[in-house]
Amino acid sequence: MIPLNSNFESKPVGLDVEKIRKDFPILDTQVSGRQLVYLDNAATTHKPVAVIERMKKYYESENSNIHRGVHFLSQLATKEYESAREKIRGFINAGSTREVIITRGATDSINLVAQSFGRKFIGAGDEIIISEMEHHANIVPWQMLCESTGAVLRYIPINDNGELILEKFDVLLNSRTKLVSVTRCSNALGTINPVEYIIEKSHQQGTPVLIDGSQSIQHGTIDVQKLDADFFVFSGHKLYGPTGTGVLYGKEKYLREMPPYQGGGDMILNVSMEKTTYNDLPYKFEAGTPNIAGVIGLGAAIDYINSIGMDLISAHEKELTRYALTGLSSIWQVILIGEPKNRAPVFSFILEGIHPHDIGTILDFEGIAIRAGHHCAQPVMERYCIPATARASFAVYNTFEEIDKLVLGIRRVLEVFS
Ligand code: C6P
Repeated sequence: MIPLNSNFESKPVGLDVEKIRKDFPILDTQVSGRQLVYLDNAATTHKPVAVIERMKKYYESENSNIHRGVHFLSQLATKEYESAREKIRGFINAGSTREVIITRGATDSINLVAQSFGRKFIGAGDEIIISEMEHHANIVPWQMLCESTGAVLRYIPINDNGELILEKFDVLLNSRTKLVSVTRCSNALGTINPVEYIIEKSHQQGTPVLIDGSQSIQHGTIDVQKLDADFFVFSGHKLYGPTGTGVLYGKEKYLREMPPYQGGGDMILNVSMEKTTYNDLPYKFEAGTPNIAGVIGLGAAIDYINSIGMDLISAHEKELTRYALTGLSSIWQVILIGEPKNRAPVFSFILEGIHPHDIGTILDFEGIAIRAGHHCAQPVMERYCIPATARASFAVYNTFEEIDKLVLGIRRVLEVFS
């Protein structure tokens, strides 16, 4: 795909975007008589036919509850569900499926760690370090834990470019720190954080680290063993998979020691009226009937990504990122919120004197979907003294032409308000 902006030198990455776009029927949607330009991928990505069809197949010919029945359908559904878990394991390179807990999403995964690990290992006077750029899902569960235990929450500050100030992290980390929980990539700034450094430093004093991979899992290969994260969380719906699915990877040495988060069916070995013994990993943390169709759909999303190749996806998105930076910088009124050296295909911006909701609404008239608001990252807004930003975020199916439309759309917003 050739970029329209002639000042931009594109590096061909060998990804057939037009072919990929055909896998996503929703991209044909017309909005206000125009072809949809979907740039709200950090909120959720669209689903390829392979995922939609896989879930349909489950409901048409495999539907049954799992881990419970001796009958044919139940065994089939169990096999497909567990095969999806194995695909997830392979995708993140976890050492064992015992370390792959299936949840409802990243939020659910972080709450699980806060309530299970937190209540067992964190007490009054202990400290938890997060950062100023976390999504609320990686703030509120820790605040709740601190309220109930008397632990203290510390924040790594960010500089004007939207990068973590690591020297401050070095100072915050001390013998009272019982957990560090940071995002690999900010949903509000696009910053990719040097989590390898944070993990190494924390481990030097035996402190475990949770990495929120919600905004990074879809953009590059992840190897949790190499990264050496103690916990790694993400949601399926940002990875071309269904909503209501998510993953908590945890090192077995921690998961074994952690008590169950919720009680109910499937997480037990035996229940009497006096006492319950819990199931093995990973089932100990999976109470109740899960989103079976969704998890099988997530397995199909992983197959789909693997069939394209994560390296190609990353290379294409890097080109889109460079192109968007050129395009957005060509409009002097665009103020980027966050100008990190290392960024994901996520751009937050404001236009002086125009509320981001107005930007979003006018772009919507042009068929362009972006997100406007605080992006569930209010401390970031507070840091920059703004109420909200407009945010454009890209995925594998986006094109240079769509970025041109965004740039033209922003010029249109400026015209309307001039
Ligand atoms: N961010 C966004 O538009 P859930 O809602 O559980 O799938 O994901 C929560 C979450 C956690 N961490 C980060 C870094 C995130 O970006 C998100 C979700 C969406 O930015 C919805 S608010």
